[in-house]
Formats: sequence, C-alpha cells, structure tokens
Amino acid sequence: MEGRTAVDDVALGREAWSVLDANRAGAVTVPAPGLYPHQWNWDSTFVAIGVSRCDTRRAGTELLSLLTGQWRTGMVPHIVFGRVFGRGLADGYFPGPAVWRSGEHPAAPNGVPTSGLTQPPLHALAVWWMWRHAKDREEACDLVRRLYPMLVAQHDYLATTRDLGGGGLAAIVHPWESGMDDSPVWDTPLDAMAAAPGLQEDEPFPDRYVWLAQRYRDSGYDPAYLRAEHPFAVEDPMFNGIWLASCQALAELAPLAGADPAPHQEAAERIRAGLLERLWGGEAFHALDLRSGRLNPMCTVGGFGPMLDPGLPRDRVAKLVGVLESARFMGAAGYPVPSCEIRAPQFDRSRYWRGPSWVNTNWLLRRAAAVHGLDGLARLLGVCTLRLVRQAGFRECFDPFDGSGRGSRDFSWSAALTLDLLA
Ligand code: 2M8
Repeated sequence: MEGRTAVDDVALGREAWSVLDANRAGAVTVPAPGLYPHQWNWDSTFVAIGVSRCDTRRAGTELLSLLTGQWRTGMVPHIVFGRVFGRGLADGYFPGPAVWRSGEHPAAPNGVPTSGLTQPPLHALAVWWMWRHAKDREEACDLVRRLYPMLVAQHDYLATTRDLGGGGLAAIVHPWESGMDDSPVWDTPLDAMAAAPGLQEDEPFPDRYVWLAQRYRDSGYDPAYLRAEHPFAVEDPMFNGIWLASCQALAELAPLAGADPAPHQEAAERIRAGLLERLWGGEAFHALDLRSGRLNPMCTVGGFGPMLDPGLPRDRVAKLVGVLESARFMGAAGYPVPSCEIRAPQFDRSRYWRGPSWVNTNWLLRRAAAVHGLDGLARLLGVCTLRLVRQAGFRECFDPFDGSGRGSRDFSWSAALTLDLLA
C-alpha cells in the first residue's frame, strides 16, 4: 500500500500475533476475552486460516478443540463453553450452558457444554487453507486425516437435517447461525414470528433470540420439529456459499484421507444448482424465508457468498461485481464492504451487521474475487482492509464511511486475517 514499508508490515504482524496470544487460553483462541470469553465456531476457523502459514500446529489445535464440541449428529455448535481466563463455565456470556442444556441431550459430547445451534461451515475450507499453506507438509497431512471424518459428518448433517426446503440447500434456524446476528435480513422473519403463541409482538432483541433458541431446545433439538413447526427457517446465501466452497475443499482433501472426492463434488454441484434456482434475485443472491416462501428483497454482504464458487456462471459473477462496486456497496463507502446496502432504510453505519464493514467478510469477498481471477478487486479489498486495521486497530467492525472502529477492541479474527492479508 502507498507509503507503507516492509517495516510497518512487520510491526503490524507483530501486533496481530500479540492480540492472538493475549486472546488464547490453552488450545482455544476466544474472539475477545471481555465480550465473548468462550470458543466461537466460525471465529476459530478464521483464526486457523490466519495462523496457518506460520503455525500449522496452532491452526490444527484450534480446530480440533472446537470439534471436541461436535455433536454425534455431526452438528458443530456455534459456542463451545470453557473455563478460560479464570472464569466459570456460566460466566461472561448470556445465553450460557444453563440455557442450552446440551448436557441433557444424548447426541451432545460428554462433559463439553455447548450451544445447540451452528454457524457457517467454513471448517473444510480452513483445513484446506492450513494444508495448502503449511510449511510442515507431514504435520498438515496428518491433521487432514484426523479432521476429515469430522468434516464429513458435519456436511452430512447439513445435507440431511438442515435441508428443510428440500432443494439441496441448508437452512439456518436462528439468526445466530448466520454469523450476522442483527442483519436487517432477519427483521421480516422475526416480525412474522411475533404472531407465535408465547411471544409478545413488542418483545425486544435479544429476548426474541433467546425465546427462539429455547423453543428449539424444548423440542429436544428435534429435526422433525424443525421441519414442521420451528418459526424461523431461512436459506442464506452466505451460509450456503461457504458450504459450497467447503465441499470443494473436502473434494481436494479426500484423497489425502484415502477417500473418494466424488460425493463432495456432487454435493457442491447440488448446492450450486440450489443457489441458482432458489436464491438468485436477478442481480444478486437473497435469503429465502422458507416459512413465507419469499425471497428477502434486501441486499446485504451475505448475498455475495455464492461468489466463493469458482464454477458460478460468468454472467452471474459480472452482475454481482456490478452491485458490489456500485454506490450500493463499495462505490459509496470509503472503507468497504458495508454489511448492508447503503441505500436501504435499515442501513445503520454503526450497528454491527446493519452497516459496518467487517474484516472477515472482506476476507471472504477477497477470496471470492481471487477465485474468479478478479485480481484488481481482490487487491483493492486487501488494501482497504489493511488500511482499516492500521488506522483503527483490530476492532470487531468499522464505520464504512470514516473507518472508525466499532465493537470490541483486539478482536481475534481481525488480527488473524490481517496476518493472512500481509502474507
Ligand atoms: C456475534 O454473535 C454473537 C452470538 O453468536 C453475539 O452477538 O453475541 C457475531 O458477530 C458472530 O458472527 C460472531 O461469531 C460472534 C463472536 O465473535 O459474535
């Protein structure tokens, strides 16, 4: 980047490592000890991606420790609770183990309290990233062999229990599962839910979120309940775009584990067909609310997720890039990419997933641009993201107009992905 020197990059890299070390307790790197003092699912995949060029072992232990929370159904929970930073299991974050009650479920791991929801399945792509960039090839191959069956179980769970719409895509059953908790995309299904018995129409966030999680829990985390009754079921383009990319990663990793890549390639094709048939809205991909049967008209950063697929038809890629570069997103933001389109009435430059720019989604879009050979766009996304962290630090998210930091400081995925962007 203009005016920066290799020395500046070395210093930034050192700062990133010191954040990651401060946020680490044993094998686990938490997102931010003050706000999120347990292990979070996709946060750990971003940490693994970021450290993998320098420290294969740390990338592996991060993922292996997350997967100690995997349920026997294959579901990888969105939070794995631990006694870290001198805190108790129930400390520091609500809803904690007493709400999820995973210990009462026969499929949950023994002695490892977890949530009952999942998050975007970036794990196989993270393992592929670790294997692709590892200096110690033997250690990386060994890790792939250990992790492979867990990743297969995770993908099988999504393909069976979560194909609630029957069209080859996985449905999320709670906004927390998207990783983009308060995105305006969830407003409509949440408002529709207000009619459900037991919920007041004016129930505030996060009460509605807890209520929804408790309903699922009270069903015994039952797949049949999810199909027939659960009021929130949405096919999200980012979740499914990430899943598709992870299927492609698993196909490449399968031979290392002595397995056949074909089922993963077929799964990727099924997801691509599902995305194109079900979530394409003419200019971008949109979330499909399975309860109302409607595509959400809102365009958010999640709508670019399917661009992670190198096999996405070129005309769709061109349309997506048109929207991404327009004044709806990058064209009017000093610090891309806003999490919600700027012209939307719900856009809010300082509220988490309702407007601010995030390092993890910028990293995903940079990867998406790279797989389509859009080198200029990929470079721009990398440069702009590094400018954000240089100016404001490793914040959780950033104002897309002036680049000022929002949310937690010294946030793990912002530090980890900076390491990857500097490489
Ligand atoms: C945020 O989500 C948690 C619930 O999972 C919360 O708001 O309390 C999101 O940004 C999510 O993507 C992230 O994984 C989590 C921890 O960083 O925080």
